This record gives sequence, C-alpha cells and structure tokens, in this order.
Amino acid sequence: NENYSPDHKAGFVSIIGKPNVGKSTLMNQLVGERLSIITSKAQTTRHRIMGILNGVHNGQEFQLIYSDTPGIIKPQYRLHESMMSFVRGSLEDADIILFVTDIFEKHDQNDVIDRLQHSQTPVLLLINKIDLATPEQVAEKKLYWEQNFKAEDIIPISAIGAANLDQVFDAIVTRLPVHPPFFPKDEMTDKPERFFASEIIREKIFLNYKKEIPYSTEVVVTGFKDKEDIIVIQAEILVERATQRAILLGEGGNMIKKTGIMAREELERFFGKKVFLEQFVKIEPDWRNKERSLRRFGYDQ
Ligand code: GDP
Ligand code: K
Ligand code: MG
Repeated sequence: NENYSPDHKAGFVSIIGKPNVGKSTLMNQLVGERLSIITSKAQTTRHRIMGILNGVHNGQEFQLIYSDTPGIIKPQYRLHESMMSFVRGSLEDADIILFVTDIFEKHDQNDVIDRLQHSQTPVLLLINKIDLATPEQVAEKKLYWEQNFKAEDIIPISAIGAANLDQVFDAIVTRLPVHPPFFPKDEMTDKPERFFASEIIREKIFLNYKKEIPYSTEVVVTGFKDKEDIIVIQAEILVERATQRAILLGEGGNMIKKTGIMAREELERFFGKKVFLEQFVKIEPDWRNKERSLRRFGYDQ
C-alpha cells in the first residue's frame, strides 16, 4: 500500500490459552483499545479478534497484529468446534505465540501444550494475575513452568495492572520478521463496527444473566445507521427456548431494559457518539448446533 521503509517489521501474534486466564484483558492492554469484551465467565470470547498496533521501535517502523481467541475447551456444540477452529487458524498464522496461563492454572498434558511444544513458532509463556499472588508464589509457579514447558521466555505479568507488559512487548518486537504492513496504518482491527456493537451487547448479557442464559444467547446487529449526530442500532437477541426469552425480558421487560441501558452507555463510549439502541428478543431453537444459524452469525470457518 503506502510508503514504508525496507526494514519495516510486521507479524501476527496469537494470544491463546484456557478460558478466563486473561487473554482478552491482555490484548486490550497491548493494543490500548477495548476491542475484546471481558467478563469473569468462560467462553465470553467466541471469535478470533484482531487488534492492530502500529509504531516505531528503535527507529524501526512496525505493525503488530494481535489475535485474541476463544479459550481452549473440549467442544460440546458445533459452536465450540467453530470456536476451536478460530484458535487453530490463529496458531497457523502466528509468527509469535503468547501462551497465557494464570497463577492458579495447573499444568496438564493436553493437545494444545503438545502442539505448542512441537511448533516451530516461538512461544512466550505468560503467567498472568500476579497481582493476586505473593512474590514467592510467583517464583514457584515460574520454576514449575521452566521445568515443564519449553518456551523462548517465561514472563509473569498482570494484564489488569499492566505489570511487565513492556517486557512482553520487547520480547515480541525483537522477534518480529521484516515484512511490509499487512493492513493499512489507520486500521485498528479486522472486524466491522457492527461486530463490536453486537459484542458490547453480548458482554452486558454475560454480566446481567446467570446460568445457561449467556451461553444460549447470540446477538446479531441487523441495523447500523451512522447519522450525523447519532448512531441508530437494531439488534436481534437470539435465545434457544421460550423460557429463556422470558428470563431475558424479565418482569415487565425490566431486565432487558437494564441490559439495553448498560449496552447503550458502553456503545456511546466505544463509538464516541450518541447511540439509539433497539433490541428484539427472538427464539432460534438449537442455534448452537445448527450450521445455517452459525453461518449467519459469522461462525463459518
Ligand atoms: P479470557 O477468557 O482469557 O479472555 O479472560 P478475560 O480477559 O475475559 O478475563 C477473565 C477474568 O480475569 C476477568 O474477570 C478479568 O477481569 C480477570 N483478569 C484478567 N487479567 C487479570 C489480572 O491480571 N489480574 C486479575 N486480578 N484479574 C485479571
Ligand atoms: K472470560
Ligand atoms: Mg476472552
């Protein structure tokens, strides 16, 4: 595309690991934007989301394309199979892998660990959430991983507190190959605005509802009109059963109203503009196992 120097560096950095270790928090911190939604529930992230960072390091221009991915799980639905194919895709593209664990996670022999141990791609092992542990516990965990996992580097971090993220950045940027930029320099992500609108609504559903509701819910933005001083958004919220629809709505619609207000406030922050949000709760039986539904919702890898 535009002008870039012959020593321009660019590459793909994939963030992978088990559910809830802090992958999305880490990506947002590294990119400096709230691109990925974050909740305390597993399976919040269902897609591969790219966050692009352009800059200059030691006088050399670079472009880093981070990929946040769903946590690694054993698939129980077609939806999960699609989520795991996003993880595999991001591993195939990676120039550098950030394998994220946290201070609590126990090492177990699983497919991903095996795969990472045999991969030609450099792996940085990040031990997250050190803000919740004593220095002794961190040292112990680090020693443990040193003895059980072959990595280019093992770095204890706190994604929330941004602790040691400079060290992570340095470890990444020194391993970046010389390559022209993959994306135009003004692009921040590979996903369209509609995607982020649906994710923000989904985040509020994850926060406001319990048990199986968040997992049975999908959000599709069916209308997105960016007018001069307001964005008008129509969103379908799909659940699997009538009983779930009733829970989502709440008494006299109070729960969906609360969710809508929270979503609108976050949408206004994200887009930096006033938002009018209309939500429609619909039933799409068994969507997590239906290929046609999944394709319509963007899980078509
Ligand atoms: P993901 O499922 O791996 O993407 O993890 P998330 O980024 O969604 O984070 C899962 C939970 O862990 C959320 O409640 C985060 O606020 C929390 N979390 C993430 N990073 C840290 C950290 O460095 N310290 C602490 N204390 N909590 C964290
Ligand atoms: K999570
Ligand atoms: Mg996530």
